Amino acid sequence: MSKDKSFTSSVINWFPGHMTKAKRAMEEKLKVVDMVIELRDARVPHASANPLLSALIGNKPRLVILSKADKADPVATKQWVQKLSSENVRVLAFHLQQDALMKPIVSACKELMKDKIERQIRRGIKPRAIRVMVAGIPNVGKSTLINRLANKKIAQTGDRPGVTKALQWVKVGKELELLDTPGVLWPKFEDAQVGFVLGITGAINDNVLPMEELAVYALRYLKQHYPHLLQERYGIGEELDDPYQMLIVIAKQRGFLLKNEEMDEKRTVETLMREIRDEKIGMISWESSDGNSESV
Ligand SMILES: Nc1nc2c(ncn2[C@@H]2O[C@H](COP(=O)(O)OP(=O)(O)OP(=O)(O)O)[C@@H](O)[C@H]2O)c(=O)[nH]1
Ligand SMILES: [Mg+2]
Repeated sequence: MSKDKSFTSSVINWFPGHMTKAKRAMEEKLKVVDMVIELRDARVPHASANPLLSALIGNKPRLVILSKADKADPVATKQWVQKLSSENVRVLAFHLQQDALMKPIVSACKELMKDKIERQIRRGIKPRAIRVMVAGIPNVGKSTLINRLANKKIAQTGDRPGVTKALQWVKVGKELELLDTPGVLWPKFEDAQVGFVLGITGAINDNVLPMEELAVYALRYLKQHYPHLLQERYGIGEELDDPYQMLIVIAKQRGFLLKNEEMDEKRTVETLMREIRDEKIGMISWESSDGNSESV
């Protein structure tokens, strides 16, 4: 197994052609939207903030929604919300399938649009529905959010990146019109860590990911930040620091051994990654708001 973090843009193509197309279409549509809801993944609020999107949005009003809060470490999410709020970012965190979304989102959108709405009223224009582009990285929950707000399954969703292929307007009551958009990434990650955590949390197609390297990264990070979870799920003790040895412990525990008693590495890695993503190990955040997560 290779242990180096060779997560470079030269070997992994996570920016397929349709993203370039989507970016162009979004650029065009931004001219007719009033504001943007930017979805980020609560487990990786920094890595999932798309710099391309920030450049596109410019100074349009923006509401940031941290999705999948049910999968993230609640303490870390609280700290992220505090940090972003202190930087004047309007931010809300949700479990998109279960939390009450309508009231807090409509009221945040109205507040962000307050000046424009008041100007319209002063000029005798009856305010129309607020037009909102819903944007973010792949698989972050954009279409799920829209379906919840519209209260019907109008946008296709799925637990893999790249489900939404085209832009689609969806009316939500009288107050909002939402534009669903395909998930977009950016052509070059500023550092390998961003690629790892986006891969772990499911924003990049598994087919182009070095899964063993992701598993090694994940085990190192978990050992450093959530050792008790590794202990509880797999019986990985304090004395164990080498990720490869940790994989062997998991393989033995699950009986993932080949005829020669060596571990079935592929199966072990797949199982570990699935259990991380299905939060079988626990609620995990892969970045902390004080920047300490970059040390693995
Ligand atoms: N646990 C959990 N799952 C969520 C949440 N939001 C969305 N999901 C799941 O995440 C997966 C992706 O959701 P989508 O709404 O298709 O994501 P998207 O951003 O539209 O993805 P693309 O169209 O591929 O860019 C689906 O399996 C959803 O059920 C959430 O808050 N918590
Ligand atoms: Mg979608």
